[in-house]
Amino acid sequence: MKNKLSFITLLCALLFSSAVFAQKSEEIKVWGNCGMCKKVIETAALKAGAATASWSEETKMLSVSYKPKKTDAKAIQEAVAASGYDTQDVTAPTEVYNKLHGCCQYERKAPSAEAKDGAKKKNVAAWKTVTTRWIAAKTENVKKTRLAARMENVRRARNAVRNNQSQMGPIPKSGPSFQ
Ligand SMILES: [Cu+2]
Repeated sequence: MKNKLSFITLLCALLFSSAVFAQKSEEIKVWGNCGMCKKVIETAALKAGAATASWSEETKMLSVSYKPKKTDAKAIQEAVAASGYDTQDVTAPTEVYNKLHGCCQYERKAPSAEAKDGAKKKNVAAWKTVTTRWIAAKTENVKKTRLAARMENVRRARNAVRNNQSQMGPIPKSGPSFQ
């Protein structure tokens, strides 16, 4: 009887601890301003599958707990960002941020070095494309101009020959006779 009881106690303890360990907790930095932000951020996290979500206006940290089977930190951050709030790893779409209430338009997180690098590469690529196109257009123009000049020369030469012919009269069929 005693053995059976301790076995059940052990089983309960195991089940309880696995239930506890099955829940993961995480602290995620989320940019925001006020109580309104807090509500939106927490709602987004809960909708993304978090069991609990609490955002602090002072520390800007979002404490979440979730079952790893149900969701993960990435999905929670994506949901929060989709509602207009930058998180440590995900940046909110600008058009959603712009629609936030005036008092909620927090000072946005500085773009990461990675994003900056990406933007730089994009700029360089765009610049290269523009330059390549410009050079191609220039080359094409030069070709066209040269061709036009050549055509003009041919036209002038042909006209000159025609004018000479008309001044000299028709070329005789038989050559001049020398007596
Ligand atoms: Cu707010």
